[in-house]
Amino acid sequence: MTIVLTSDAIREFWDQGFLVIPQICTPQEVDRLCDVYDRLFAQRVGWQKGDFFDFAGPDTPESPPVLPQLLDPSRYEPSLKKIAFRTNALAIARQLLGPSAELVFEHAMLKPPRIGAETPWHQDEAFYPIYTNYQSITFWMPLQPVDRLNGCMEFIAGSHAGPVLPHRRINNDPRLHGLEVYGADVSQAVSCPLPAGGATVHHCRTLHHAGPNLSEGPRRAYSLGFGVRSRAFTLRTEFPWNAVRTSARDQRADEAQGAIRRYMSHLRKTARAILR
Ligand SMILES: O=C(O)CCC(=O)C(=O)O
Repeated sequence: MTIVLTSDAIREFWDQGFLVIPQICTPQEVDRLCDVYDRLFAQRVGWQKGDFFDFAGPDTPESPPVLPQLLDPSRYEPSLKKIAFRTNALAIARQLLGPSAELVFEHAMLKPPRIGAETPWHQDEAFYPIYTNYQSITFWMPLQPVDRLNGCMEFIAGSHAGPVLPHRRINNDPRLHGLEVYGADVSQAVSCPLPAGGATVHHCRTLHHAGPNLSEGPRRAYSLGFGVRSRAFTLRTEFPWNAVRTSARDQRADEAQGAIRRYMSHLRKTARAILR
């Protein structure tokens, strides 16, 4: 199945900053993805290197995660590189952004039954670290039906045409990873309920939000981001809210990076000693 957007749909995306795609993969694929997803989250793969963390809680061993997130799930389950969601999302991304669009990020979010926290209003671009060299669009696919009870996506139409707005850590708490916009008018939100395997796609400046999961089942969602790398989009000044890295996740990621650097330096020294 290759999805071809109509010219009206393409226009709607660029006018509103988001678009609903009723079906982006098959029910069989959704079933398979649920199994993979539940296993990766149960095993907390990538916790040590900061790929698995709590987006909205303090992320300490004592506090059960209220919004667990896994970055780069296909690193832990390579079969995710071959799924129809990815093929279709890439095809649509190229219709929206042009033929050089490529995958630039990937993450999965789980909202546990009854306690799954709200994803606060934000723009994805606010998360970009310095020297990010693309503007992205994100495909968000739920693995079960979603509505406002379990945290469907909500958007502010037209917000992608404005600047990146001021953000801060959730509740202004420096221990938390997630960001929230402040001072923005979010009174005209458009909710996007979807069936399992449907998707929304939004621009990196589109203000969006997903409510808490108040239902009895898990709310699983998988996001793929696509962009066109270009010097024109390179972020040259760090956003102030990203300059301070104080979450438990940041500390684990920094330690893992330090360990990799130390290991590489050890390898270089060993190689030099052998070649001497
Ligand atoms: O899954 C959610 O609750 C929010 C996801 C999101 O904000 C995103 O993928 O851009």
